[in-house]
Amino acid sequence: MTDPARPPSPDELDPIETASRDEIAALQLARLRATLERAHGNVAHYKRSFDDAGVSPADLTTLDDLARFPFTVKEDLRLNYPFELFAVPREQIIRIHASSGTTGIPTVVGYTRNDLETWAGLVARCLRAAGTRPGDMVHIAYGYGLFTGGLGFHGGAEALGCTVVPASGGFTERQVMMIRDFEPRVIAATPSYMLALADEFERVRMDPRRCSLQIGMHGAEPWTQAMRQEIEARFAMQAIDVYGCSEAIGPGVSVECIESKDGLHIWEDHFYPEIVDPETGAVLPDGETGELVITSLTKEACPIVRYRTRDLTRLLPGTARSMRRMQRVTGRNDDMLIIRGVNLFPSFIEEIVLEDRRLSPHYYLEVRRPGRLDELTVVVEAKPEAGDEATRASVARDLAGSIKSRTNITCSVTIAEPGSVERSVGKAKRVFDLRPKD
Ligand code: DLL
Repeated sequence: MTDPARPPSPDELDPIETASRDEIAALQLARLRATLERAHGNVAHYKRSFDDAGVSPADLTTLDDLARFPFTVKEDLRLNYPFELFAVPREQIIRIHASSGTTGIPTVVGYTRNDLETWAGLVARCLRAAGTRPGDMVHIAYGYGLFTGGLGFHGGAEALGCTVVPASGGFTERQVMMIRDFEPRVIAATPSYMLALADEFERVRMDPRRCSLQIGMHGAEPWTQAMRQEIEARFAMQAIDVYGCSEAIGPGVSVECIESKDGLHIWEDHFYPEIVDPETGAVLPDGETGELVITSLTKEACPIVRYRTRDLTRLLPGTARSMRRMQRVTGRNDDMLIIRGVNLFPSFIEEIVLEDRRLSPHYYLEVRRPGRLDELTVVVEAKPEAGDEATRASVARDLAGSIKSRTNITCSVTIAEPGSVERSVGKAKRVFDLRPKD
């Protein structure tokens, strides 16, 4: 079997992966111009928003000029539901995906044949960057359907020449049986579902460390370095972070390389990243943390200009590839809780939970406001071996103490029975905000 840590050799890479920064910038400028023209010329929304802002595609003479163009936000996709953002006649769209969101109106995206080919090529690049090779078997446990995870990885793994097992999400018992019998080398799943699979392995008295998996492609939800260590320890495999959003294309916007595993290389020949101040919208220099804004460079059906992802990260220089990296996304603007004036991301609690070997990684947060003050409860399962009442009470006290000392937030901790926190089959729901809506 291939060593999972063996980086791809230069002749296995797409030439642009090793291009100079100047070459990348020149390509970006040409593609950016074409994207702005395509959006302005074919999509009423962009024509209106550019005209209102007093800018036209001809105003883009350098990459920095992009900052003069208006942002696109999720609400714009909803207002143009279902197909108003398409830049080609509907008949040229050969695939639709959508994400549900919280307000009920899904955000819809479409793909031309070329778009699907581009997407597959990018996901193939991600798989290869993670150490996957043609001929490997890839078990895909992201949901199939309108969600981009399943079919996105499917196209990429096929394009790379892998044997695809389109397992989709759920039926966890059967997935474990298939992994045992088919012996895939690679798995693609949300990090939280990977843990549900680990639990199922153990329930049927199989050691996940002895299964065939060597590489995991994990994303679609925030996860921490502590969660990576947990997955890698339980499966004896490399857990790789892969990022994307349906508005940009789906999975395949950026990925960690097996060589470094320290930040996700953005495929800058297809996406132009900016980091902006979430409050003012001003573009921030590389290295500063803010909200990731993405402009597509090659999409035909749904070109997207300055899309505000709500994801918080920062841009870092390239390492194993010349393309810049983004730091692991620790949370979305929308997920940030403000508890009695203190900002808190669920991922911060995850780090603290996973430091205690007596606790499992299955947790969620509940926020209530019974009187005038917010109350945070952390519900987390103890490991079965954490045993009796007295131990659990001390685990709860310790966790509340660590959270207080690290975040200055007083919270209560509920230690749940092993198996009682609902396992996700896709994106885990970490926050239940039960405060009255003002
Ligand atoms: O989640 C696409 C995807 C599928 C990415 C499979 C990776 C793997 P959406 O459903 O549109 O698309 O959700 C996009 O998920 O804005 C982030 O908030 C979050 N997200 C995606 N990948 C990561 C990641 C897919 N690696 C939203 N780390 C994004 C943290 C992530 N958050």
